[in-house]
Amino acid sequence: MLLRLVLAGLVAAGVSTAVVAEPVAATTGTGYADIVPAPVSAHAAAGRFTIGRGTTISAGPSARGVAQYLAGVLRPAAGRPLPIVRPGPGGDTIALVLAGPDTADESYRLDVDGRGVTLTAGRAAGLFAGVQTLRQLLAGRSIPAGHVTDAPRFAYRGAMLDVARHFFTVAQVERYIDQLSLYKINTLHLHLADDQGWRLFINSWPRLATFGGSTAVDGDPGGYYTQAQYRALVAYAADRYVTIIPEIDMPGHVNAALASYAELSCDGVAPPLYTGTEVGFSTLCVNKDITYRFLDDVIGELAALTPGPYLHIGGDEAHSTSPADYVTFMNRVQGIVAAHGKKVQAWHNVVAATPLPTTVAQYWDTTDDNPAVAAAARSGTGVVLSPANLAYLDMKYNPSTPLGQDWAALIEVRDAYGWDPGSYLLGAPPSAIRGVEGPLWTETLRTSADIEYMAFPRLPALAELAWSPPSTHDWSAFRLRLAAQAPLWRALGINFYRSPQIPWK
Ligand code: TNX
Repeated sequence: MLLRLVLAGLVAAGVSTAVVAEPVAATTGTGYADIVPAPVSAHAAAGRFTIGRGTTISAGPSARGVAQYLAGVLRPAAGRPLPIVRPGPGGDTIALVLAGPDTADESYRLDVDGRGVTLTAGRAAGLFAGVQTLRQLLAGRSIPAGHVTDAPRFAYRGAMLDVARHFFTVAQVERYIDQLSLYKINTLHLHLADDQGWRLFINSWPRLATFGGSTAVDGDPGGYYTQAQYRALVAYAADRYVTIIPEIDMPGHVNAALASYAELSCDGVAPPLYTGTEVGFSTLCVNKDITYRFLDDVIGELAALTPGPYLHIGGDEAHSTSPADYVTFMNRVQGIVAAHGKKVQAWHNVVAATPLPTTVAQYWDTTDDNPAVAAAARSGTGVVLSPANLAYLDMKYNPSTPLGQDWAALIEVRDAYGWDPGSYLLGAPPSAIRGVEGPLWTETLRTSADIEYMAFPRLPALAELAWSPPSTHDWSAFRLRLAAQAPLWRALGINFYRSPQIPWK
């Protein structure tokens, strides 16, 4: 905790810090059969490697960032930061080796014997994924001997956090990013604006944040990120090989913007700030020029803050926008995003307009049978799957779950795990499916403990659907592997739902 505060202070002061992982307490290790998400292959061998007084981490220059992160992971077990040395002969080292083809994904290979550990990957992102596997295997100061070869099934493995309905600080989002990393999630979609709050300072339209960000659901305290804070968050994520996709929802879900600038409403009257939880009542004025000057400014600033290729423009539940206006609007905004050098991600409703060839539709419907989205997928629109009745992390587990909603479904762990993203969407070619994302809407959530209770253990279930080969899919094995994760969650202070479906350790 103290470490966290010190680091937060340094970041706030603009001092760049080494990437330090959340420390893992001793004796939490899982065996090779218990790794989540399940690797392509994992085999235990005889013996173990124990971190001792002479143990080092070896890494070349391109692997140094991951090596520093690993030194942070191992620090509590080792009792000291392991020195990072240049690659060389000899044992008693954890070697991070960048070798082989620079594959586009996070493939890695892990070999552990009595003399040391070798982690090999084509890219640093693969080494980082391998470090997460190593983290799960670590028990006290030792790692059981064995071999893992691994590669992700889908390139897009996402989580969404709604910081608009309730605001979460940079430190809270960073905490969630650390938790996502454990399960090889590589994309964080941040829902930055909605009816109840605008959470990113926009220099050209300052009242969006200072007024539009001043409240939250139930009149709870609002908040927003300064651009410096937001850049630090993006960098924190990037250090963990997590890409942030920022979302400004439009043309609906915009009450906070309309309340801040009257000229954005068709009648020129600013509505009051909104702290309820209804959806679908607000819309930007599709036929005013100022709407598009506003969006050009906002999207321009957002693009400048975003190293990743995608900006998310929402597009869901525009119940106060006519269908014709919706099409006009979504087509025009896709052009603005493209003009700022970015690609569009949007909720799947975008298929009612004309998706650009690079647009990705995020599917949130509650059926596997949506002919319009399937047709778009056949025409080249990429699809990220977040079916609300399977992947929504804000749905209650059962009728008595104290947090969350139930409009889409009650989702127990087995439900969250029990579908195949590759074949889910009827009529969509498998090549259209970019991956899976677990959205967490926060109408009912206020704290990190709340976030964690809804995300754990369903997030690791979704992460496995997104990462692991379909051949590993097996509920009876998964529930045991998930059970074996609990000591790690306890050690990290992660609040989780003790599902009765899981034989917790
Ligand atoms: C629907 S699904 C929404 C959000 C709500 C969520 C609550 C979707 C794209 N929009 O506005 O927060 O339900 O579960």
